[in-house]
Amino acid sequence: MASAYAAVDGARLSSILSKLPEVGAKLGGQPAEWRVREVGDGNLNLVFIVEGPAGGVVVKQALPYVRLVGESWPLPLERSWFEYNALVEHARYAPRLTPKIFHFDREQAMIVMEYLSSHLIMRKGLIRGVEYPRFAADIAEFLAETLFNTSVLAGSAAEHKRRVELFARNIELCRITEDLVFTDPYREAPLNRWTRPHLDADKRAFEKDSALKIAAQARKYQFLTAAQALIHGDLHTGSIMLNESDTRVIDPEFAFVGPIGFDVGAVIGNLYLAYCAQEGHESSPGARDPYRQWILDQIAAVWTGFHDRFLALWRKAKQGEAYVAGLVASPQDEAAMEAERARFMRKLFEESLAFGGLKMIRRILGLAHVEDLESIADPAKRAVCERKALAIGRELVLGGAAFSGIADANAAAKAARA
Ligand code: SR1
Ligand code: MG
Repeated sequence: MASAYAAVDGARLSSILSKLPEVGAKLGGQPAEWRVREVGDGNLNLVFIVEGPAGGVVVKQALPYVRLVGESWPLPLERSWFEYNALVEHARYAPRLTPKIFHFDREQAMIVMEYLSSHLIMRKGLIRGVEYPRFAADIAEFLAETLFNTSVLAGSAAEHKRRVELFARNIELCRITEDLVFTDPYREAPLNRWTRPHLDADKRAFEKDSALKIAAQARKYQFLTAAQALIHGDLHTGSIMLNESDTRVIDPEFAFVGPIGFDVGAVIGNLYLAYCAQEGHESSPGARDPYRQWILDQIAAVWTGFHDRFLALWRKAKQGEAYVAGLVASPQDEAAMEAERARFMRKLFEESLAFGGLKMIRRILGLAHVEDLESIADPAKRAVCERKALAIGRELVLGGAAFSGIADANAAAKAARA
C-alpha cells in the first residue's frame, strides 16, 4: 500500500530509495553508505543529491507550501504530477535535452532523476561569466521541438484536447504566474519587494504607467486563453543545466497548454537580465564587455535558431490538424501558406519579446527575484542595473512592433544600458 505523503529527510529518503532496484543499482553499495544532501535553493521544493559508491541520483520532492514564503502559502503537491508528465512529453520530443527519469511517486510528490554532476545551473554560469558553446543551438532545438510537436500544427485535435485537459488542472501554479508576472508588479501587493529606496520612484512610475499595465493585462489574457502548445511555463536560466557539451531543461512544474511565446520570452528575458547584471559582477568597468556581447549574440542565436527550426518542422509536417497539409496543392497555395507562416512567426516574435519583458520586470518589482541581480551586494550598484533592466523590459513589452528583427531588440538593450 502507498504510504501517506511526508516531506523526507536523509534517512527516510534512503529507505524509500532502497526499495527501488534500478535506483539501488545506480547508487551501489548499501543504503547506509549513501550520502544524502539537501541542495534545493529554488522557491518551491526540496531537492536532494544522493550519492553511493557507484553513482548518484537527484530526488525532487514537492512541499505542500511555497518554500520561499512558508506554510502560510499552501501549494498542491499535485504539481509534481504535472512536472512528471511534462518531463515525459519533453523526453519524447527533445530526449537529448531532458533529464532521465528513474522513478515517479505520485503519493510522495517525488521524482527521482539523473544526477547531472558535471552540469551547472546556467544562471550561476552567467554570473561567473562562463560561455557555453552549445547553449543557443540546444535551447533553440528544445523550444522548437517541444513547442511545435505539442501543438496542433503537428498533431491531432483529439490529442491536443487530451493534453489541454490533463494540464488544465495545474491551476495554482498558473495562478502564481498570473499574479506574480502579469499583475502584482503593477500594484501594491503585500509580497512585492524592490531595492529600496533606490527604486521607489521607479516602482510608483510603473504602477501609473497606463500603456504598460494594459499591455501586461493583454498578455495575461493571452496566457489565460491561448492553448497553443505544452509550455514549460518557467523556462528561466535557473531551469537550464549545462556544461561545455551538454544542455538539459529541468523543472517544468508550471507546465500547461499555453502561449508559445511565453517560453521563448522567458529565455530571452532572463538573458537580458543577465546582460544588465554584468555591471555588478565585473572586476572593473568594461571588463565584461566581451561577455555582454556574448549574451546578446546568444539572444539573437536563440531566436533565429528557434525561428528556423520551428518553420522547418512546420514545412515538413503532414499530420497537423491546423493548416491541413492536403489543402496546399498548387504553387499559389504554397506561396499563400509561406506568407501565413511568416505572419505567424512575426506575431510570435512580438509576443515572445513582450512576455520576456514582463518576466524581466517581475524579477525586479515583484516577489521572486533572481540571483543575477540579488548577488550584487551594493544596493546602489544593483539598482543601477535593475533600472536599466526595467527600461529594457518596458521597451520589449511596448516596442516590439517597431523592431524589424532581433538585432533591433539587442540595439535597444544596448542603448538602454549606455
Ligand atoms: C511563489 S513562486 C515564485 C516563482 O518561483 C518559480 O520559479 C516561478 O518563477 C515563480 O513565479
Ligand atoms: Mg523552478
